[in-house]
Amino acid sequence: MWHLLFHCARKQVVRSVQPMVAFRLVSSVPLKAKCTSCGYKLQNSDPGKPGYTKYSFEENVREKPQIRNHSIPQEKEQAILEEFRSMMGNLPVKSSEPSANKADKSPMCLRCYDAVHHNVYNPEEHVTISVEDAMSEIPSNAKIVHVISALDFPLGATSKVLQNRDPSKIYYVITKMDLFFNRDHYINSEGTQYFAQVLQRLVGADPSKVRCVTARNRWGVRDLYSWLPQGNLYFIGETNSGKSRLIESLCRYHEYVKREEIQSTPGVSNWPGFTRDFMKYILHKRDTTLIDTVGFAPPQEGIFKYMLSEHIPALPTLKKPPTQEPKDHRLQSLSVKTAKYYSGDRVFSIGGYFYLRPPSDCALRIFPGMSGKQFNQHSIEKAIHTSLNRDRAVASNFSVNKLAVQHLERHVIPIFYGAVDLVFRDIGFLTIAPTGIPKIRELFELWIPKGIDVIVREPIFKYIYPRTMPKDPNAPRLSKYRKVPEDKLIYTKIFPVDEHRTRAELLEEFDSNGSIREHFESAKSQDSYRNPGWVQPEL
Ligand SMILES: Nc1nc2c(ncn2[C@@H]2O[C@H](COP(=O)(O)OP(=O)(O)OP(=O)(O)O)[C@@H](O)[C@H]2O)c(=O)[nH]1
Ligand SMILES: [Mg+2]
Repeated sequence: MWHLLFHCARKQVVRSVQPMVAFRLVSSVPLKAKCTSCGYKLQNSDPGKPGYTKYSFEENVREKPQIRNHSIPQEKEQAILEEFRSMMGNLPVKSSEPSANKADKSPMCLRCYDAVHHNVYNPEEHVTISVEDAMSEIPSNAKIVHVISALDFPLGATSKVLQNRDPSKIYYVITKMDLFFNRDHYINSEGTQYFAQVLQRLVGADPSKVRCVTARNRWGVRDLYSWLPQGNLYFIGETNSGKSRLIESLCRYHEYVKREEIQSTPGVSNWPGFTRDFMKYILHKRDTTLIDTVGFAPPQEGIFKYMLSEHIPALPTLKKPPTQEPKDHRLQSLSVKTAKYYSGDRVFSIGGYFYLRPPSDCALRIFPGMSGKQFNQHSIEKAIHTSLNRDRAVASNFSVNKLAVQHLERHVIPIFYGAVDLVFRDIGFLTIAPTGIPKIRELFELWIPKGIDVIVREPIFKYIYPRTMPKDPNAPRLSKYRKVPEDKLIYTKIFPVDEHRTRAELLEEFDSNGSIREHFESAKSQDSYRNPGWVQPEL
């Protein structure tokens, strides 16, 4: 009997709450309101223009969408609630009122609603700007939080942020550390000093102003909250770097420690160009305002120009990150799980983002840190042909459109020893570990669509995970983590080359007196190899 009554009452309460969802669409919001998700000014006059919403405005009611009214009279709802409460021993049971109020305070434009709820992407409605434009909007003496994704580190960092600004006011936050670590206590351990040392070298960052976090599960957010200064903080960074998600985590942490409710938090999405204007979040009890900004993208939109829209959501993060328990980590154990042996003289690709042609006599192991299907082809010409005439059997290999192969550019990778990571802006990275090249006879070639930035680095895991100590008790004692060496580069750019040069010509051009090859042949390990052909990339 009680059971039956409980079910009836519950059904009634649930039903009585349902119409309030529809109520969101017709509730009124103040004129000049902004979308609480992207910051764009709301309008309800033109569905074809940005900022359109079905909400009506207090002084400007243009549209009242037709909705069916399922609501039960208020007195009846009250009676049901009372009955339900008494059945539940007067435990708190929420009525539908508060959710209506909350909806009123969080109006959203149709673009955000569609992106968040229906995963719909309209490129024209997504906004990115250049770094220069982003910086010109921010006061010259402002405090800046430069948010950088771990996925394509350090390509998200740029020295342009420092131009004409006081370096002591720029704070660097590396987000998405869950892609590299699977425990929170590693986030600010010694291994993450690597990020500070690299940013100091490549963009001139103050190494004491670098922190690592994972906004997704709030690792490191507590430390970040107390580490960040007070005042107005502008969160800048590449599109999809995780600025909005980080602000959301900081707001939630503030609510928790200071017991101050933050009305709304920024919209987060895996579609690029989501945030469309400045959005302020005031933490009164901390005298701090967090300001979300429009993300920047490379000129010509970089990879986004080539993406098939259904594959865009997979870009900002990884389904299967290559995280390892640092204490158990050995590069070999990573290879056992994910290595693919690949014999040279074919071109290898993931998703069609790039085509890698290793030297003919080389076998290759790879560790993908990006999403997309792996495939190989007999030659670059065959790869172009297949992409242009993709039939149903191979169509699913590609995450990019046909423009990508029409704009392929040939590059060479400077000679390297052991494994390296190839890092692709906004896509991720690929660790390649060649085996069986006692003598260098050819260079690695990388064909990439125009406008996609790639750099090569010594494997990131080598620096951020503790090293395996030698078992021999007499071996010299080493520090737990490798330091970024002072006397050699651990990052290099790749070099564009003419399509028609033969491989032998390229090698001669790159190492005309043979000294790099000589150094390679005499090296015993990656640590003793000085990377003589490497050139520091400009960021
Ligand atoms: N794995 C992981 N993913 C994250 C993390 N933070 C953000 N993301 C994801 O990265 C994507 C982009 O996050 P946003 O916060 O919207 O990025 P944004 O920098 O504000 O992007 P724009 O508004 O386009 O400039 C979303 O899919 C997030 O879920 C994180 O700490 N870990
Ligand atoms: Mg955003």
